Amino acid sequence: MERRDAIVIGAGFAGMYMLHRLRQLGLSTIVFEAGTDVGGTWYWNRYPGARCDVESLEYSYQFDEALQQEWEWSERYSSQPEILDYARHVADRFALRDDIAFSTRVQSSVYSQETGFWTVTTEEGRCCEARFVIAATGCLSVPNEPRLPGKESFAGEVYHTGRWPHEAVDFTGKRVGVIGTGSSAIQSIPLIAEQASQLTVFQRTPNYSVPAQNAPLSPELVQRIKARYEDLRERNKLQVIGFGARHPRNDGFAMEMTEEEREAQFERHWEQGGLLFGAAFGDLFLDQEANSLAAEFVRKKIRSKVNDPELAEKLSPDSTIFCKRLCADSGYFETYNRDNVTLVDINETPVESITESGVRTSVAEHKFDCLVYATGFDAMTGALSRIDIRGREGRTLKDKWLEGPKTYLGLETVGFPNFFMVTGPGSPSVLTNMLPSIEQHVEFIADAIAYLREHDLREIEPEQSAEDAWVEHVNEVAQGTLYPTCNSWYLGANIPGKPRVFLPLLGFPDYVAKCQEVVARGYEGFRLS
Ligand code: NA7
Repeated sequence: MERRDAIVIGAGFAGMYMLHRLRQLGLSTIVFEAGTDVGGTWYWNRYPGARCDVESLEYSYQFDEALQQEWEWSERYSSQPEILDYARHVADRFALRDDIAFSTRVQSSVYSQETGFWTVTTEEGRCCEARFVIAATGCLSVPNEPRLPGKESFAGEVYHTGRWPHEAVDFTGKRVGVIGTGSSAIQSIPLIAEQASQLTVFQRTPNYSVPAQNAPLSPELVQRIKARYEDLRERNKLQVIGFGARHPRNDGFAMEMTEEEREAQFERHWEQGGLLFGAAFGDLFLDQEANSLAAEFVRKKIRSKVNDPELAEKLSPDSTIFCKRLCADSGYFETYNRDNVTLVDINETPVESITESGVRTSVAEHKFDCLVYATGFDAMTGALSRIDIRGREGRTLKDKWLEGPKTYLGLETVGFPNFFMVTGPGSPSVLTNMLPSIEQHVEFIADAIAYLREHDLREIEPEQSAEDAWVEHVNEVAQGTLYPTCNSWYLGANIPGKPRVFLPLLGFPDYVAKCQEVVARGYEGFRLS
């Protein structure tokens, strides 16, 4: 059997940096990656219009000054091909591919109490043991495949936004059906509509979206940021969501403004574009009344963009805004003014089945050449639950997490010593800019391993009381916000049968401070042996 000091699962941004850090510590490491190249979510999500909703100068590594100075981003928000190029560049620059096994999918990871080693087995029959396993499996990496009757019978082309083919897909002259209206649909629909002869969108829940206001980056702005890059990175670390320090944030309360002041403030944030629309006021995530004002502002914008008032109404959400992740679009609502685009509200006319030629609703059969599932992901726990992970006494992680994930700091879980997660459930992850969150986790894990080695220790595992308190804390923080008031993937509510538990932790700076305190107190809450 092969043996390494550490095994990393996944070669996205988390796995790549983990490998780099472990190598710096002198640990022999192997990364198993299912794809044929690095990039993780940016390797798989290649649908038309796929783009990051965090600005490119911030959605990038900061661990290497030369890298962040030399790499050139072309747009305010990077497109998927550019992010993938960046990931490939990092892999080449640090010679990471030497220790990555591509086209290799991990099937199981089993701990032995006698030896203290984990044995990782892949679907391709590779077997490797190591003291440390780090799951860098991504938060949005397992596509949600809806269970629709007759799904297999469709004779045309089928795509999922989260598993897009590597070859170009040409919809020219084709009749296309898109199921779902989340971020992936909102980004891809305007581009699919330009090619397709007819596009029909099946909407279960309308979504709030603000214009991304994407544009080429001006060389002056890039120069200004790069001249003081560290300063921006540090200021970002003080933001609740870990990014956006460059733009105005208003901690004042919407409820304390006059109507004119409020509208002007919303308008400024709308024009600025992107997710920071949520930073227009300090109470939008906390106070239902303030939140409703922001929601109505967006609905007004939708009404002004969509010519047909009845259609505008159907495209307007009435739920709490920001409760599901806000979308950032480039011409999404305007696309519905095109003659070749139709919206089907499946609450009015439910999908009864997928047929050989298309989609049958309660009132009609829609015929398509291509079907696109833009139905999202089994978020945050999906990738972990698909690997057979067995800890002490052979207990599976799936079994332990039956009623929802339980972790300490989103980094480890009791019963699975030396098994780390990067941006696992219970950490800020998806409520932040993922790149700095990944870096912070990778550095915590690398430092913990270095600490064990320096102190001649073998294992690190959370104490039960620390884990229990952490699970309660994550839940309490969420309960203090409006997040639990809708059916989002943050709550696992998009996956039938998944326990309804708020998965990420809100608040990047508090979380980082807690991690630092834990380390300063000799890994408080962890049992080192
Ligand atoms: P999302 O945001 O989870 O969106 C998935 C969409 O698919 C959403 O509109 C769902 O409706 C819809 N959906 C899911 N299952 C079904 C079925 N069975 N029938 C009809 N419609 C369905 O995923 P995305 O990929 O768009 O975005 C995920 C994240 O990636 C996003 O937040 C960004 O961070 C980037 P629902 O709302 O559940 O009623």
